[in-house]
Amino acid sequence: MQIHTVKTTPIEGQKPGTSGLRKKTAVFMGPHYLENFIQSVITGTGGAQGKTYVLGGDGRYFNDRAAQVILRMLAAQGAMKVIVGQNALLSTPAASHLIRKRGADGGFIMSASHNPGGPNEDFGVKFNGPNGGPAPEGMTAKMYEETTRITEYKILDAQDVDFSGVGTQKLGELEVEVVDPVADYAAMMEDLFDFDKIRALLAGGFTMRFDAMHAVTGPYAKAIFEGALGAPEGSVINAVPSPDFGGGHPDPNPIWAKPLMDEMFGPDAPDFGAASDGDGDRNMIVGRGAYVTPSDSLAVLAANATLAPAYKGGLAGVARSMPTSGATDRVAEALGIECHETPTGWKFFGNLLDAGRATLCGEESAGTGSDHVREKDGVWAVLFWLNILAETGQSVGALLEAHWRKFGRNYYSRHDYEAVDSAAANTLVEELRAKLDDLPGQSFAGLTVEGADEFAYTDPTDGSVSEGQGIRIMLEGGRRIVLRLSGTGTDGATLRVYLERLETRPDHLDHDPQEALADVIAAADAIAGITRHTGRDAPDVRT
Ligand code: VG1
Ligand code: CO
Repeated sequence: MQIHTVKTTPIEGQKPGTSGLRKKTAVFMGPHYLENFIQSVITGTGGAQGKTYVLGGDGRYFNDRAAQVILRMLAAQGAMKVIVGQNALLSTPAASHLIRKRGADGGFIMSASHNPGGPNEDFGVKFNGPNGGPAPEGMTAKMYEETTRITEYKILDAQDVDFSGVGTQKLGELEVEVVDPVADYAAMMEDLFDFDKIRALLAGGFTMRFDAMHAVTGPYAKAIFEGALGAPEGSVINAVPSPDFGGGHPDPNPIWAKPLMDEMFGPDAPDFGAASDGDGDRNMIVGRGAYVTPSDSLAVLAANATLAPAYKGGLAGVARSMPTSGATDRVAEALGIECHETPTGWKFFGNLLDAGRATLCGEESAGTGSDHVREKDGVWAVLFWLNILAETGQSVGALLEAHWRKFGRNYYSRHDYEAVDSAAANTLVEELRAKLDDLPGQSFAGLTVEGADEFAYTDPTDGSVSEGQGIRIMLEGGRRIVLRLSGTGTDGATLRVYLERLETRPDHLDHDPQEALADVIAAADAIAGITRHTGRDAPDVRT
């Protein structure tokens, strides 16, 4: 088999965002696009010679073709071994686990996560390091630099590798091991949680619905919930991964998982509902008639963590992304443990997890995880909730209400304005940035600003600094507005506006969040001129 050295030139815009490189599928399929990026990742991480990698993806359109290209490139650069999920499938948390378990040097995850898939939608590639976590900023900066000066890439001339059955084969000198994508992951879950207790809960008539949204968690959820835990068949729905996610948007929130929400708020609602995203790292939790915001979910898990075997010794600390509500902070305070506030994106949790300074981490965007892997983990979060429900015998709604009574409630909502003109979105942010120092003391929509800044993070373990991570405006009465531009979108700009208000009065805990946040929402528009800049009078998505 022959190694080709192919001449190429840099392609603009190959800068990894919040979570890897995401582009329209057609862009990724364009001449040299994938190859340029993969070569830059390899070069930027010191070459592939003698290394072991994990490879898999969420099954979206082009997943299987991209996997063949990545394998041939790794083979051409002297990699020793690649562990591939059967049919080139691996959920993001399962890939993270495999990297750690096998002591691999890194992994390639082919996914654009919650973005839709298909020939006209999105594709993506993420690179994870030897700790199993997303490449940190220093590493992605090196990859990006390589994309701007690439002149050639190396690829093996070879037939396709067969991914359909497990076993080991050779691609030139490279050893390719195809593995069951579910087995190791499922075994780890059984170590972390009390499967007997959950099995008994489900055998006792507790009903659940898990919506895999035609994405990668289908096989995992089937094996774990219906297989190992004995939930009746049909408890897991939309369980077969499809290249375009059944034409849907595999993002587990009340908008895109509306059929599940309708069922959970309908007359025949099961006791428990959950959904995950394209690559299986997000989770939505919803009880019968009770939606749990991701920020609250993290707080409830932290407060009840010792009920699950894996965390019975207590938590070393917790971490949340800056836009995530402060609900978890108050739990951490009550527990007397460290609480960290990081920029958006899982890569910022890696060092805290590695250093043992955080056990649980979470983001308002439906990401929750722990030190069991170095990614957020959808199925894990669902099992954690089930374990807690099995131990307490309470419903989701009752558990949530008890939590609010004890800690107060952070009314919370995120408003997304999608596919906004990029120039208009940048102007909005620039204008806001320019007046941050003048805001304190001024009133908007009847609320006085107490503080305003642009979030910067200094990693407490290695001292690295990340600036420009979102604008924060603190208002009277525990209210907060955060604004930032998405780093995962592929159409223009997505403006995310995060709205929060802390309520501690026991008789004011059951309001509709949009109503409870009405003054904060009005203040956000008055301060940032959202309608004026974007021309929109309502967000596309409210979570
Ligand atoms: C979004 C979320 C962020 C999450 C990221 C990746 O990023 O806000 O919390 O970590 O997606 O999630 P952004 O830059 O668009 O706001 V996933 O499940 O798409 O890998
Ligand atoms: Co995801």
